[in-house]
Amino acid sequence: MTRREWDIYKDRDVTPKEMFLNRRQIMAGGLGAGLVAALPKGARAEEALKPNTFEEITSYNNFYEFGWDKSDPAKYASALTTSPWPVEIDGLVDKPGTYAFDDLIKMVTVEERIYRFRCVEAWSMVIPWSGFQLSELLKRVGVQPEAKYVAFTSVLRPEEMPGQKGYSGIDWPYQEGLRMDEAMNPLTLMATGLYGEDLPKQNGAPMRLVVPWKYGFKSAKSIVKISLVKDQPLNTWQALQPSEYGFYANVNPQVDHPRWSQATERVIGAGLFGGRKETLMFNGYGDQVAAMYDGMDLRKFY
Ligand SMILES: Nc1nc2c(c(=O)[nH]1)N[C@H]1C(S)=C(S)[C@@H](COP(=O)(O)O)O[C@H]1N2
Ligand SMILES: [Mo]
Repeated sequence: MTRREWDIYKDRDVTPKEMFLNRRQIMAGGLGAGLVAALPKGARAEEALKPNTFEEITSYNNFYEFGWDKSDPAKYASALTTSPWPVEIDGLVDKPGTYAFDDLIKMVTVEERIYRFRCVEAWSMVIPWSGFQLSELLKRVGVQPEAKYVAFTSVLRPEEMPGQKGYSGIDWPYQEGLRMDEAMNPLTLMATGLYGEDLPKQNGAPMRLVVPWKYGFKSAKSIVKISLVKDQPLNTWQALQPSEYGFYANVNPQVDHPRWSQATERVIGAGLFGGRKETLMFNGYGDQVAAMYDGMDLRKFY
């Protein structure tokens, strides 16, 4: 397999932790400068390379269907039934239908990717996902030329998701959307696992979107429906608070949230004195995605 620009590492038999330690040993051994320069793009700082632990990634979550606390998803998500998992694909598509997740996964190529993950709340992690390129699935089902956007719907199951019972302010199910070029971008992943295991339920089993240059809320979890549509879909956070959350939600240190700065981020796992890290434009993926927004005023299209 070739090494793509966005790969932080691609050595299947080496755990992220070992890889990190190896690099540190190499640097300590004095071979430093040259090797560091040879690291793939985005891998400048050794610390930034280090994936968060499985424990961190699965215990500090946003999944409001299970409650508002970061610890709620880990507590309550086990109640979610994920098998069978029918996924409806509809709209402007050649092969609409209901695909069982187990069949759908056979239509695509699953691979591992380590991505930075930046929440709009100004915290971040590094996550070793597995999953498939959304573009591959969309090509298999045949996108029609009139389709300009892709809309995603998360599962609606109040009997298994306590946050969907009673008043929450959110009009369930959770919804998200991407422009067609964003959906087709090779970085856009449908994640089905992390750390080489099936995706834990609190992270959006059995499959969730991952759009690494956008704020985390674009990465809808536990997806049951993918619709190819003509008009820009409304997403849950935009519907809830349009002055604070837009459709694009590109990570941008120059455009602050009305209530806080987006210039820096708190790295989960860095500890109380770990300090904050500067937020990168497009979360560090500008080389792969910036061209899609050429000529757009990113203050207006936030
Ligand atoms: N269905 C659904 N998807 C969701 C959310 C949610 O509440 N419901 N939260 C979003 C937000 S705000 C973030 S930051 C990420 C968190 O993903 P993680 O818990 O796997 O880190 O999921 C996103 N996807
Ligand atoms: Mo988020």
